[in-house]
Amino acid sequence: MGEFVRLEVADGIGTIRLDRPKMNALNLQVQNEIEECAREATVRDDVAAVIVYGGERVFAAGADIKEMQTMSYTDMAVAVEGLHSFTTTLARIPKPSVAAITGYALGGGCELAMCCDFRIAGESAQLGQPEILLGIIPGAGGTQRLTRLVGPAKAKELIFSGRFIKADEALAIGLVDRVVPDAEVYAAARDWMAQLVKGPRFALKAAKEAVDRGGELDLDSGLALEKSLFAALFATHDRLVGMESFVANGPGKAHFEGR
Ligand code: DAK
Repeated sequence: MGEFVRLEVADGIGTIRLDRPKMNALNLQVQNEIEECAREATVRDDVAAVIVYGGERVFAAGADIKEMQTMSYTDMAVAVEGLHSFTTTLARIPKPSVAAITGYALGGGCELAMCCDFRIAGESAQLGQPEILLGIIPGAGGTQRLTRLVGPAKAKELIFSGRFIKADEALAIGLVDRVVPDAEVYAAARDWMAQLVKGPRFALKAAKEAVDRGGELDLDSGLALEKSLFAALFATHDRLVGMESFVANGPGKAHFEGR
């Protein structure tokens, strides 16, 4: 349990809750605490899905500019390693994840949201990569993950201009997946993840790995990865459960056991 970030677990869902007023600015301590929570969510058996949430008012307004202002090149060169490791650890949690976005998700905050499998945003949420306005570029994966989500031209337009976009535009370009009334963001994220908590864990893990890792490979290598992940699932109990349930009772009625 960190000072500013905690993992709250209930009903199979682990919520990585950011709580650093006023804006959940991601100083180095917050980044480290997110990484610790992501590791914990990865290994805990009672966590089958993950939500990243900044509370009712703001998701995260980015790296702590006041902290960054005083950093030298060598300070930053060391910090960059840490930064990429917290985003990578979060992105590689082998369980479904969603960012529940209220208010601002800017700079490192937007990058944090892009480490999740999905993004659900409140109607008044605003997202963006405004680093250019500080004389820098996104450094926590934004140039890469944004490009993969929305394509190179739209990513460049957002990164070059630094403009904020509202939830409806984010939905239209594929940066968020669902927009709901502000007050319903967290509940909607829980409902979404609750549908996956009872799924076959190893198959969900394999699906995430096939899409995420396979997407970085040429087609033949991606298909080879899929083939081996697919065959490996025949070693799980859940695939027996799923197939026996289908034959006996029809589709979608299996009670998976996560093994
Ligand atoms: N850092 C530190 N303090 C921040 C902050 C931030 N990112 N964002 C807001 N605050 C503080 C404000 O200074 C203010 O503090 P007080 O004056 O009350 O003490 C308080 O939060 C409320 O902010 P405002 O008064 O500005 O509130 P408004 O509602 O008017 O505006 C805003 C909210 C979020 C639109 C605005 O504050 C804003 O534009 N914030 C900055 C957004 C931004 O530029 N984010 C990107 C930061 S750069 C890397 C590490 C990190 C990164 C890249 C590389 N390496 C290690 C290589 C990522 C970089 C970024 O994220």
